[in-house]
This record gives sequence, C-alpha cells and structure tokens, in this order.
Amino acid sequence: MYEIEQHKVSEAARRDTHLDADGYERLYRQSIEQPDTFWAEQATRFVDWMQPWSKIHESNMDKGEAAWFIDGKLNVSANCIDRHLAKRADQTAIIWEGDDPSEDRHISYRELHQQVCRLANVLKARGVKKGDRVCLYMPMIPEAAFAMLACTRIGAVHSVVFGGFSPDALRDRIQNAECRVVITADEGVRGGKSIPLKQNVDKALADCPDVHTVVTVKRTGADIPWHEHRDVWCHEACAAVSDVCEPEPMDSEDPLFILYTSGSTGKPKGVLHTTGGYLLSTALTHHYVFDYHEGEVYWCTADVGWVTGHSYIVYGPLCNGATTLMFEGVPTYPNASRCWDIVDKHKVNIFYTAPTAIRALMALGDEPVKSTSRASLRLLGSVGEPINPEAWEWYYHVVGDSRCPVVDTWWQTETGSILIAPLPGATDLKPGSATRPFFGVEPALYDNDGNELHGVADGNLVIKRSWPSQIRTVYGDNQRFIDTYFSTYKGVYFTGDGARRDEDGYYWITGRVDDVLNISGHRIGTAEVESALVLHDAVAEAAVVGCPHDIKGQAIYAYVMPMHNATPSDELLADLKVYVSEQVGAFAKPDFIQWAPGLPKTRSGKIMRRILRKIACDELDTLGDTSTLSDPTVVDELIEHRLNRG
Ligand code: 6R9
Repeated sequence: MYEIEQHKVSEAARRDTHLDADGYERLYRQSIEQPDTFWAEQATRFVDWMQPWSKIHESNMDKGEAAWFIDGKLNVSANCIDRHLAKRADQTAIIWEGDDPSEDRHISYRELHQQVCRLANVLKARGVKKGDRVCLYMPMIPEAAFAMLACTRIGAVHSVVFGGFSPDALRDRIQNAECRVVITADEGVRGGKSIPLKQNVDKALADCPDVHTVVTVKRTGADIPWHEHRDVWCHEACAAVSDVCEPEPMDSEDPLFILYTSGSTGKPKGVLHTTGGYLLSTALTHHYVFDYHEGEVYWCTADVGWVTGHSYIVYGPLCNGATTLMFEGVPTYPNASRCWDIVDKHKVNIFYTAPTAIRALMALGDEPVKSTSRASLRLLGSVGEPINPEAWEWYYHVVGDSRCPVVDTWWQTETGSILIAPLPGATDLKPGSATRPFFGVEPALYDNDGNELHGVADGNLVIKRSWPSQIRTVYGDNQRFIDTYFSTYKGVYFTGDGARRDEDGYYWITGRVDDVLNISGHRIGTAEVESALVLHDAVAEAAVVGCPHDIKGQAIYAYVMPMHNATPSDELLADLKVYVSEQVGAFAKPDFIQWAPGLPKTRSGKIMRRILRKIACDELDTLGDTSTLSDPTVVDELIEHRLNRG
C-alpha cells in the first residue's frame, strides 16, 4: 500500500497554485450548500454572456432533465476567441506540431478569429443554419478546431467522428444526426502513414443522399476523387468569403454538439451537450484541475474525435485564453522520445495523456525520457481508464522527475467535463485514485439493489445532483437516454462504472460494470463488435468479452460460432478481424478469436458473459455456478480450447 505522505505535493508546487486544501474545502462546501451563489460567481468569472440568465438551474433527476443558466445567451466561439482579442490577439492560441518533427505552426488568437469567421461564412454560404448538424471527420490539424468553432459561431451543431472510424461507422453517424454537410481533409498523417479520410467520406456518402457539401482541407495534397457538384476545397472557399462573421446569440440550453459513444447495445449513442453549462464546466475544470496560469503552454494528447479532445484541447483551454498544443502524430514516432522532445521544443508546462500511452512508453524504458530535459513541465494529468499504481509511479518519478503532481481525472463523454480529480496544491495524491469530487459534484456508491452505501464501500458509482455539463439527451432517442442513465437507480445519474471509497473519502474507479470495454482508453461496446461479427456470412453467433492487457488495459476476446456450412480456418480468422476493422474501425479489431461450438446460455437464452469472461481471463477456479445453463457441457468444450494469451 502506498502512503499518502509519499506524494504530498511539494511546498514549491503548493505555493503558486490557485487553491490550497482549505480553499478547496471552502469552495466545495459552497458549491453544495449554496449552489446558486457558487455557480453565479463562476459563470460570471469564466464566461461572457450576451444576456444574463434569469435562473441558475432547474433539474429533475428522475427524468434526467437539466437546464442551466436559463434564458442566458452567449456564443461559444466569441468566448473562446473574440473576447481575448483586446488583450491577447498576438498570443498563440494553438501550437500545432506535425507528425513530421520538422513541421509546426503557431496560430495566434487573431488568426484563429479570421480562420473561424471565414469557415463560418463558408458554412453559411452552403446553407447551414442555426440548429443544423455538421459532421466533422478530421485529422489532428488546427482546421479541426477551426471547424468546431465555426459551427458554434453560427449555432450549428457539430458531430465530430473520430478519424479512425471506418466508412460504415461514419455513414451510420452521418445518417443518425441527419447531417447535410461534412468537413474533412484529403488525408490524415500519423506515424509516417497516411489515412485516406476523403476517400472514406466518399464511401460513406454512397448511402447518404442528403449530404450536399463536403468541405475538404488540403493536408497532404494527395490525389483524391472529386465530385464537382458536392466537393469544395476549404482554402478556396475560405478565400472567397469575408473574414467577419458576427457570432450568433445562442440560448444557454441550445445544443452545442453531438458526440457518439459506445454503450451496451450495438448502436452508438449520440450524446448531446448544450451551450452554457458545458462551456462553463470545461473552463472551470481546466482552470482548477490543471491549475492553468496565464502564459503557460498546455498539451492534451487526446484526439479531437473523442470528448477529451473537445473539452480539453479546444473548449476549456480556449475559453480560458490558454495556449493549447495539438499534436498530429503518435508518441513513438519517429522514436520513443517524441513526447518529451515536443515538451522541450515548445516548453510545455502541463501534459495530459492516457494510461495506455504511459504504459506503452514505460515498456520502452527510462532512457528515451531521461535523455530529454522536461524542465518546463509542472503538472501531469491522466484520463480515460484506471491508471495502475506502477504506471502512476513511473509517470510521477521518471516523466515528472518526482516534481510534478499527477492529476488522475475521472469523467465521461456524458459528463462533459472532469467530475472527480485532485486539485494540485490542494489534494494529497494517492497513486491510482482519482481522489475527490470537483465543485458541485456529489458522487455516491449504490449496491445492486439501489441502496446507498456509506463510509468505506465498494459499489456502483452514481452522481446525485445535476451539474452544468451534464448530457441532456441521446440525440433522437430520449427514452434510451432515460433508460441508460436514469432508470437503473431512481433519481440519480448512473455512470456505468464501479468504484471504491476509502477512509479519506477518496474514490478509486474500478472500471465498467456494464458491457462496455475500454481498449487503450477507447470505449467500445461488446455488442458493437458482436454485431459486426455476425454480419459476416460465416458467423452464426458471437460473444465478445474483455481480458486484461499489459499496455491496452483491456484486449478484445471474441467467441465465434461458425455457420454450419463454414469451415473454421486461420484464413477465416484473419478475415473476421479485418471485417470488424471495416465495420467499426481498426481500434475495435478483436485481439483473440476462439471458435465456439456453442455459447453458454441461460434457459431463457441469455448469453452468460460472466462465464465467457472468466474463461478468457483464465480465472477457471472462480467460474461460479453453471447449473442454470441450458447446456453446461459447452463450457467444458470452451475451456479445453481456450486460447493462450501469453
Ligand atoms: C473522458 C473519457 C469514459 C469511461 C468511464 C471510465 C473510464 C475515464 C477514468 C476512467 C478510471 C479515470 N475512465 N477516466 N476510469 N479512472 N481517470 O474517457 O470519456 O471515452 O466516454 O470514457 O472511461 O470507465 O466510464 P469516455
């Protein structure tokens, strides 16, 4: 067990932080006991409003209804750009570091303003109006941020689809959100390889007749197919319009964006976030959790296609007038020192990444880290999955030279912003714990019967009161939204995660308690992979579970029952893996596929995943009760042929 004292934040770090322990206690208490006073103060300090709100907040946690800063009007792009111009027009807003270490760009707030206005005018010229959905399928280039902000400027709702998704997955998301405009790039570049984004869009659009415009950013200049009536080059269109575009006054509860995430059914959910509450929460958490100080360089390594990229590359940092770094490549290209070379090159002060990246770099040894300076680093962050104490220690001691606090931040696509995390200088750290709730957040642990557990306990993590950046609905399916988040336990938000609370009130997230896997920090529903597998002609049935993986956290283990007329073979196995990549995306490709003569089912026909998980994890002595199975011999057969994961 680790001692708390071991990682007390050093006195030097404590001196300059926004808050100390008393400050955190005082503000947390105020946020719970006098929420209206607390939120009014924060909303005034962090966000500029075009029209003040009439009421701070209203919610009904039985139905998942929430409204924040009611009647308030604001514009997100004006908050992220225009209001900084008086003071910091020449300050760098975005540092872009290319995949190739010789390429970089510095975009000032002034240039950001011009670029966003131009792109907003292009969207307008193509008929995009307030409330319309625009799909973004982009690599990690500044134009991704320009496009997001251009949407917010005119009140369009963006739906960013991660560039690693396949054309089929992209098509489903374009159709679900009824997008008519797509913004993409000719190609993406990662680790020296190119990704055919425009070509993928063309494939996806074969089944999306309503899409009338594809705006394409020229990133590599590769030869790409072109459809005269539909496709426009971003640089040509932007050159033809004005660089002035007045920001649209938006209601605080107007939709800001849709972001698809995986759940326990095969169909991804379009998580909908709204304007005022989301912007305030991302700015507030960026300020306090990363202890952001004026002039600092902040780098979040996430992709803009995931929520971490939305909240902590774009919205939170830019709302705070920060300098945010965006990296196109991967941590190991051209070599294992890349991240630390970037830190030294751009004098990065705050570095935020995922445990899977930390573990991958840790496996390559200390030398690639030690050969760099990292003197500018002041704070380290972690997000996306539980960080094992070994990785935490390495991050703290080797990357941070035992000098930089590590903030382990727990949150979700649905929560919009960080809900549980230490505040540097205020919270003593424990490796592996996300520690304590952020302001206004009231977590609780429930047992499976819905009883709240008090004191030291292990249970299902729920959130008891509404917070500003809370998910408002699942786009187009409010019933599914209520069923998923507000029906498991009455009157509280169910996170889908399990957690333990220790004697100091610290939370330790133990992982998903539903059928969602976390592969290298990417959320994937087991049902999504299963649906892809059973679409293949040779597959009769499939069941997917997670098993532990040293670097990725979890790996995908699939049990596949072949069709009666199919012959199981190594070629077919390889085929199935490629097939899943095509259906969903390469990151969802099964690591292991075991042929199954049958799947263990209850007498009512439900697949017993618990048992499949135990077999995949080699935990045979705790298989549990198999007597309720309709055919228990299936289990012996699966055990006998289980795969060697070593
Ligand atoms: C931000 C993000 C959410 C799921 C979440 C949980 C896991 C995220 C974590 C963590 C332990 C942390 N998760 N942060 N688990 N410690 N600090 O990752 O959003 O992609 O929606 O994933 O990730 O299981 O429920 P999202």
